Formats: sequence, structure tokens, C-alpha cells
Amino acid sequence: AVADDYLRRIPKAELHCHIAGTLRATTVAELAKKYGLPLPRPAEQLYQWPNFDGFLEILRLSALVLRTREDFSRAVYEYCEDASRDGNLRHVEFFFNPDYFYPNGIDYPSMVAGMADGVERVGRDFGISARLICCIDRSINSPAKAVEIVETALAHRHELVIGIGLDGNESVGPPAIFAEAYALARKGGLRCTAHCCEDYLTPLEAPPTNYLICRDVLRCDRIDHGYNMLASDYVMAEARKDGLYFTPCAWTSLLHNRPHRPQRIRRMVEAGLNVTINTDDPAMFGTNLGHGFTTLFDTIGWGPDKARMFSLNSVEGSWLDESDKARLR
Ligand code: ES4
Ligand code: ZN
Repeated sequence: AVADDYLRRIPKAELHCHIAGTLRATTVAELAKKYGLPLPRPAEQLYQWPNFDGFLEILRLSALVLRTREDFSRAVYEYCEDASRDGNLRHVEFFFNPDYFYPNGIDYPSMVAGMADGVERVGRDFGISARLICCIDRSINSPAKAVEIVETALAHRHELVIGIGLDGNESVGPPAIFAEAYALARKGGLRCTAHCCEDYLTPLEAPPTNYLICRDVLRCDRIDHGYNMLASDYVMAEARKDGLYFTPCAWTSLLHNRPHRPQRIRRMVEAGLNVTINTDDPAMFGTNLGHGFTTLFDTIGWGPDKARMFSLNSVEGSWLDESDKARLR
């Protein structure tokens, strides 16, 4: 077994973290009050929901408190402050869904500029580097809207925005229908990832074949989650040969079977996939990087070699340039 303190202190890069899911409930409450946005519950109970779609609703609601350039800077700053302390975060690639924020009147360049302000401040104060991934919520965006989101990201190109992602409920928006948005992103020099085979859905709703679609149709460079792939030996063998990096998350409050995620991550590692450990929506799930590592290792009983493997995998799987990777290795 490994000491929890070692697991918390080993340096980490995080490749799967939604900015809207990182907001401290106290910050959401403070900003909601300032802006007159009604919340369904007080801060202490804000992050509660009946199911996956209910969770996505609260996530989109919390996002509505980010309205100014300063709010976006603050969101980046507070997450990095927390993650530096709780898990020695050294690099993070944040998902942001631009369409969550448009109702507040902020435009795409301003939200990116705000997050870029935050990135500069966390570099200075915590030595953390960060990049941004423009994300499409498949359950509320049509394929045509997804193309528009990518067009906006390309029209307002920012050096910190290095790729696109696809989140939301996979059973509603299967990957193949977003082929055009992904082709456009790739042509424009953006990297591609997608949420795939999430375990809130059954292998019938989010089937292992979604991996093959993400690989061959969306031409993803990385895959978020991946658990339901375990239902197909063929897909697992393909994924092992392909060598893409996966970004599962060790803890979620959406599944009540606590060892479920650790056990699936164990099987992904044993199958020879390139695995990284992430938090997804840390504030909303009541977790953090250090907690994710400690619950994972306490459940599986891995030694320090695996902690070093995950730490290095997160650097190799990142979308940093070779020179930046070398600095983190
Ligand atoms: C998400 Cl856990 C999860 N699944 C799908 N989409 C998401 N967006 C934020 N968290
Ligand atoms: Zn996610």
C-alpha cells in the first residue's frame, strides 16, 4: 500500500476537468446572489440531484454565475488553488462549454480572455500551466450547432484553446452525428477528444462500439472515460493496439457503488490501456485529485509504481508541446 500523503503529493496533470464542475458551492452562491440568479437550494445542498440528467441540469445552472471576464478568471484561479493544495496539480486542460455562458451576455472572446487571465495568475502563484478545450454538450446541441461552436472557436483562435471535446448524455447524442464538427476542428488544427462509454449509461445506451466511432469517424486523439468498453474484448484489444490515452475519473457521486470506478480503472490498466486519473467535476462530486488517487489506491491496493505511472501518463497524454512535456517529466 502507498501512504495517502505520497499519493496527494506526487505531481499530477489533469486532462479531464469541466470548469463549470469545479466551482466552489460558496462561490456559486455568492455570485448567484450578486446577479439575482435564483438557486434551488442553499450552497450546502446545491450539489444534489436525482440522476445523470438532473446532475447535468445543476451543472448548466451553476455555469450561469460566470458572467464577466473576472468571473472566468476567478473560476480558473480557485480550482487551481484548491487542486494545488489537495493534489499537487501541475498542469490542467479545462473543458468549457461556450454555449452554457451565452445567456449571460458574455461572448466567446471575453470568456476565453477571462480564463486566460486566470491561467496567467495560476502560473505565477502556483506554477501551474493550463490549456482550454472547447466543449460541445451533445444533449442540448444539434450537429449543426456543434459545427457553429467549432466555427466560433476557429474564428476567434486563442493559443490556449488547443482542442474540442464532446460531453453531456451520450445516449442522446451518439458520436457519429458530430462528424462534421470534428472534421472542421481537425482541419483547423485543433485536437479532438470525446466523452465515450460512460458508466451512468448501460453498455446498450453507451456501447463499446462508440470507441470505434470516436476513433474512426471523429478521429479522436484522446478518449474521456471509457468504462463501458470493458463489455467488449474486441474493442479493448483494438484500444490497446491504438495506444490512445484515456481519462477516466476515480470518483463520482453519481454512482452509489463506490468501488465501481476503481475496479473499472483497474481493469482498463490491466488490459494495457494508457490510463490517466482525473476528477471530472470535483466540486460537484465532492472530490479532488488527492482524494481520487487515495480512494483508487485504497480500493485496489496498488503500490507507488502505479502512482508514478499515472503521474507520467498524465504528462504524456496531455496536449502540451514536447518542450513543455519535458519540463513536467
Ligand atoms: C459530465 Cl460526468 C459528465 N458526463 C458527461 N458530461 C459532463 N459534463 C460535465 N460532467
Ligand atoms: Zn467529463
